[in-house]
Amino acid sequence: MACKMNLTRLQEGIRTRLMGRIVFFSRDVGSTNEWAKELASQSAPEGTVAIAETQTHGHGRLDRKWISPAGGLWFSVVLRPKIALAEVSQLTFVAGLAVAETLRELYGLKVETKWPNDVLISGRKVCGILGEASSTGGKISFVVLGVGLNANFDIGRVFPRTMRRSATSLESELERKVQLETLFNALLEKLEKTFDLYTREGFTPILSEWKKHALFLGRKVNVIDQGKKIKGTAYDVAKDGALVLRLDDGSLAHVFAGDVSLHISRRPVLGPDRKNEFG
Ligand code: BT5
Repeated sequence: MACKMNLTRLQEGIRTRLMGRIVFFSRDVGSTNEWAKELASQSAPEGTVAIAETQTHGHGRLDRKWISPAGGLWFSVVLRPKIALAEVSQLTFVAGLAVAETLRELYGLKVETKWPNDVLISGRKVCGILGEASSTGGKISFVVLGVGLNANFDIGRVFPRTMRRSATSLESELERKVQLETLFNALLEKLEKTFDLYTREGFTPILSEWKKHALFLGRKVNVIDQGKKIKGTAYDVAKDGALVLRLDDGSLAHVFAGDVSLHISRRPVLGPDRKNEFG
């Protein structure tokens, strides 16, 4: 199966009402998030998608480099939600949930969500999500939600040695290639479903579904927040999306996404209160 996308198959497979109502495709672009922001600022309607086969300047939070070779799924969708600026990070959970459910349903993979913006398989990052908002006078004009999903390439061959233990791809997990167009269309459908649920019922049902995949809860973690290291146990994700840590002295601390990295110990620490959820 080639890395190149079949545009006819991509377009004909779209069955959504909103997500992907207009799709801009490029073989090679700097960053689909930058492209989608440009489109959104030129009045592209909600649901517009920018997708590329490769990105030369794919980026994560705080401009961290996002490796985007051919064979991956790199796309960004324009949203115009009626939410407050402080709620924008909730959309990362909407997308994370959609990715996790799609990968489980399509390929039977055991997928984890990791706070705040990752989807993992076997403890390794297979997908990163980047939400970026533009606002005027405190009101959101648009949000661009970028999804980077490592699909049809072998991590061992494409990624630098230092990242081979922290990243994975569908090909590395399944030992075969997947059909990118089918994956993209299934993702759009799931994203539409989760976004509809979010619009109708708010963040609570999204978070509760997202937490069902959140295997890091109950584990020892190190949080690096602006260079400062905080040690604790991942206790919960609060209603506003903040990570709740139980510190060694027993107190609880709330950590908000931003420039925060979360490092998880693979050994579970099960307190009596956590037995049912993680045991
Ligand atoms: C993210 O950032 O995880 C969000 C990544 C979003 C990428 C998509 S692709 C489509 C759209 N267009 C863009 O330009 N961006 C979005 P963050 O949490 O900051 O994680 C970044 C870190 O992940 C890097 O510093 C690396 O350590 C690691 N990394 C880079 N490329 C990776 C990859 N392909 N797979 C797994 N990990 C990666």
